This record gives sequence, C-alpha cells and structure tokens, in this order.
Amino acid sequence: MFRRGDDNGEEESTVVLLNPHLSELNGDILYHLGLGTKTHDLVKMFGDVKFVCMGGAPKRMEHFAKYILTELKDKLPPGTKFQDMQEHSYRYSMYKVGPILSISHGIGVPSLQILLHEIIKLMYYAKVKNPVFFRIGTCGGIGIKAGSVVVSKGAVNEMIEPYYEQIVLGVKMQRSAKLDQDLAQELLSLSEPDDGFDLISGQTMCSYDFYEGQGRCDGAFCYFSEGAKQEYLKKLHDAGVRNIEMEATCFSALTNLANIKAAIVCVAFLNRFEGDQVCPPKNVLSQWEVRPQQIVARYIKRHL
Ligand code: R2B
Ligand code: URA
Repeated sequence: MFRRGDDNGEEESTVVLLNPHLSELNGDILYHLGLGTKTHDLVKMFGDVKFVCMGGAPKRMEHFAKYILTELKDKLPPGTKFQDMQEHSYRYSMYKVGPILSISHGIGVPSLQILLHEIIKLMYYAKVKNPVFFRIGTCGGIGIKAGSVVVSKGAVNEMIEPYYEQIVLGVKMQRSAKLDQDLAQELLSLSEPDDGFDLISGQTMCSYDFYEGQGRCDGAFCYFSEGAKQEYLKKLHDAGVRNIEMEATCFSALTNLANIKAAIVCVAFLNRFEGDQVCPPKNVLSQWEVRPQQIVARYIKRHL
C-alpha cells in the first residue's frame, strides 16, 4: 500500500492509493479533469470535499448541484456558491457546492473507470478524509414498477457473478463488486410516506451494452427469441437482481479497492419484463431522474 508522506505536518488523506509508481512521478497530471498536482492547489480547491456524486448525464449533474444548494442552504457553510468547474474539466462536467462534488461520468464502464482513477487520485492529493461516493443514475427495472428507485446491495456482471473483470497486461483480473451495506440500509431508511415512489433494495446487473447485453430485442441486431429473453430476466430476478445499468460493477469494485464508502441509487425507466423501449415522455423521465437525487440529498443533509 502506498501512502503519501506527511511532509508538512498536515494529516494524510484516508483514501488508499495502491500504486507505488505514483510516488516516483514528478507531479501528476489528471488529464481528463484538466487538473494537476503541479499546476493546481488541490488541497485548497478540493480539501473540503465530503461527498462525490456521479451520474451519466452532464445536465443531470448540473441540476443535482443546483438542487443540493437550495435543499441544503441552511446546512452548508455560509457563502457557499454553485461552482462550475468546467474550465478545469476536460471531458467530464464537474460542479462543486461546498463539500459536494457533482460530476458526470458518461455512459458505460470505460468512461466511468477513467473518471474514477482520476477522482480517487484527486481525493488523495487533496487530502480528503472519508469521502462518500454516490452514483445517482437511471436503469431498467426487473419486476418493479417504472419510476421506482433501487438502492444497490451489490453489483453482478452479465453472468450474474459478483465481480468486475478487467484485462490487465492480457490477464483477466477479478475485483469484488462490493458496496457498503450500512450506507445502503441508511439510504433505504430515508424513504418518506408521500414520496410517491417505491424505494427498493436489490442486486444490480451491470452490462457493457444497452441492447443485446441487457437482453433487449430492439437493437440493430438480435439473435435470440422473446422467450429466451424472458427466461434470462427471470434468472436475474431469481438471483435477487432488481435493475440493470451500465456502470455498477466497476463503480463498486474500484471504490471498494480504494476503501471508499459508496452507494448506487438508480431510478427505473421501465420494467424490463414488460418491454424494451423507454416509452415515458421526456418530462416524466426528467421528474423521475430527480428521485435518486432526493434520497441522496436527504443523506447528505443528515451527515453535514
Ligand atoms: C443507465 O443509463 C445509461 C444508458 O442509457 C447508462 O449510463 C446507464 O447506466
Ligand atoms: N439505462 C440502462 O442501462 N438500461 C435501461 O433499461 C434504462 C436505462
């Protein structure tokens, strides 16, 4: 394990970096974030961060940052403003509201994984203590009502195996796709009677594809029958899977590896037993997208 030297008497970050090569670098460039240890005072810019919230779409994460500012007004340090960090970020949209970072990760594991490498290093260089990471996203539900919100117990891959597999130097590496169970339980407890939606606990299946990989029959290609699809969805359901999305295994595995508390909260746009197409109009989907944000905002409010 590599921990940064405590050269100026300040406390170290609690984020674990497992890369011994980093100590040999003459400064580290976080290329996709447009930040660097030599060019930016990362402790000053990000040292106060406590919560890192990620989601696929840039607009959603901008909305979340603004939403959190109004929701948590009384809890945030006086003078806290909405900061658009776009000028720094090269590929991802990034917003900061006091101790909360809101960042878009794009679609799928490769995009998310690059962001996670750089954000985990950022937490470390900024000497952040005990950050909590959230993915607030969208998904397809399995046997649940459209509009329901799923708090993930853990993640599985398309073979229903509880790990994230990556090929490194031509060798398959398997990393456990674990999430913090206490955090998940606490999020579930934040449901309120007049929320108007169900908050559900379940395993999350992560696919590398939106179409065939998620057992959809409406992609450009499909070589299986509707019956085979239903059978696969039933197999997932029997294994405790309640939703399908495209980042969960990587998100769980890398936060777990870095010893970062993390949770995934996603709203289901449809029940996959009933179809493949996302049918609700945009305004309905936009309203639903706020639901995971509401739950995470309640958690942050409680812990600020
Ligand atoms: C859910 O929705 C996106 C695909 O439409 C993807 O990022 C995901 O995980
Ligand atoms: N996102 C997914 O990955 N799948 C869905 O079915 C809906 C949203």
